[in-house]
Amino acid sequence: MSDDRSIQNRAGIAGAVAAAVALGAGELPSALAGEATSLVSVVASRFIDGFAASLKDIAVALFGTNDKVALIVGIVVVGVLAGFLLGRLALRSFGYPVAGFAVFGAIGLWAGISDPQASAGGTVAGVVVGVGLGLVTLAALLRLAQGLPVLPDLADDAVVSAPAPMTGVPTAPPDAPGAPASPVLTAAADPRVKTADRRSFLVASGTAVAGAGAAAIVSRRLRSTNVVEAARAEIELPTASTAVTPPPSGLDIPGITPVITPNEDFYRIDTAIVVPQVDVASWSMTINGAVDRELTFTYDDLLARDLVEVPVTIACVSNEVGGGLVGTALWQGVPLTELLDEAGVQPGGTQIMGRSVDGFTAGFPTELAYDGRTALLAVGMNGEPLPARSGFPARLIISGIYGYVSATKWLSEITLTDWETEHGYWIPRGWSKEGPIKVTSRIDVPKRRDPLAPGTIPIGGVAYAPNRGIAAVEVRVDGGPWEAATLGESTSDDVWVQFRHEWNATPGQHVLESRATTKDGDVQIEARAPVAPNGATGFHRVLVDVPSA
Ligand SMILES: Nc1nc2c(c(=O)[nH]1)N[C@H]1C(S)=C(S)[C@@H](COP(=O)(O)O)O[C@H]1N2
Ligand SMILES: [Mo]
Repeated sequence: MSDDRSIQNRAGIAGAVAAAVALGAGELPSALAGEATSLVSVVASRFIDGFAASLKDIAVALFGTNDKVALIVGIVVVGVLAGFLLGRLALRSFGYPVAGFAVFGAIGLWAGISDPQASAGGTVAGVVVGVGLGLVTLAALLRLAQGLPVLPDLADDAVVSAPAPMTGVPTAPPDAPGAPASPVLTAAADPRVKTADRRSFLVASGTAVAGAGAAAIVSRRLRSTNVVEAARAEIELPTASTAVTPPPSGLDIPGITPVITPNEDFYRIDTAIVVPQVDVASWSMTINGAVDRELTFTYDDLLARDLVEVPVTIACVSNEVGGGLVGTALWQGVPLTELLDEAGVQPGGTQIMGRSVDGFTAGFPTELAYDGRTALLAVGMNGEPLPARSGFPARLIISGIYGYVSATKWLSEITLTDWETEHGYWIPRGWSKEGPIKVTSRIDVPKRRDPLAPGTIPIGGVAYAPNRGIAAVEVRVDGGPWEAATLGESTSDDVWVQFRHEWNATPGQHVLESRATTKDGDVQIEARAPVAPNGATGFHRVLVDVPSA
């Protein structure tokens, strides 16, 4: 490898390392300030809000955990690759990386300032520290890459043969067209620096990367010293004055979904890159808009009220038939209509729009809250204060409509507005304005690869149509006749019901299917439809293989 090429490569590495340092160091100030958001996370959030969601076909999923990890990794990779290019360009002029790092800093600044959860101070400090340390690292590594000591001294100046610029970096002026080697390359080609240590460059780069990693890890640690967990441990939920009889233990089939989903197993879907850490002592929730009186409630105000406890199955519109983005919890809270009546809904308030501390919104028709269905401002989940990921300190739970139009977590505001001009977060991004949950059933057992034997095998699963209730579930094998399954004890129309069917399995491959019917006579649709724009349809099909005995 020629000296030129090797210097070019080292300059690229220097740039990549400098970008890593900028990203790592940029995480620290906001973490030290106790903020949940970081520069990378606010950029990811803006990306979700601005771009990803509008790529409807690609981003149909409403942001599960994996999408978020992929997004963060993508941002870091793009940053480091850009750093590599800027490092190479730095050999022509240090102005390139200065401009490049400034652009990335500006993106971080813009994202942080437009993020409701990030502070301006934390954002500015992160950008200044990140960009500053990144450029200093790049300058130092570039000198090492060329076999020069990190800090210029008189002897070097002689070698470089050009005055060190103000940044202390031995940049060459942009080469004139056709000009021979720049002074920088001259320096590297100089026999006195030929012996210059590739090792010292690698050691310095490694140290810088380790420092960047350490900054990122320390920041993560700082953010996870979790304000919410500490606050939750102190909270004692009052006993609910009315509670729906605890759901039955359920059908005894190994592997069937339990009626109540434990909090730690509950699915999580939201646009939040970092789970909002709401300080319950300063938190309050306001009901405003088309109401006679604007009302504000603190957490203690809510706990002091008569709370009810109701099991409700909630589901995500992005749930595929047979998927896991659905769960049931005992939700404890205040009936929404009580609060709305105190505020006095005006005729113009035809839509109830929940708003989260992170800016997310979800709206549904006001008449749904008043049609007798379960509609709660929930503070408790399965006997505990809401976990942070599930919306602490308060969220909405409306039976029978998908989460994207109802279940606002980390609630900060309920605005009564009109139906026509205001739209929740997902509506302009291509999802239906109304989102009633489609009647669905799912086969939990047997699973595709379960070892089976000919003979009687229980087929078990769950069916749901919250608010409407399930009247029947049928099962068929290999497209044969539908046969009625036995239903588990029904908890209420808000809650999914387990089903069981004994199947006399014969050797060979078989297709198992289920379909559910609601109490109002709505039969699960056979035709397959994708999750966008208002929920998947089709039958859950499980292919099993029964070996001959
Ligand atoms: N603040 C906020 N609340 C939100 C969302 C969100 O992105 N942000 N997503 C909604 C969607 S799409 C669903 S399906 C439910 C999921 O609730 P869970 O995460 O508790 O299961 O939350 C709803 N509430
Ligand atoms: Mo969702």
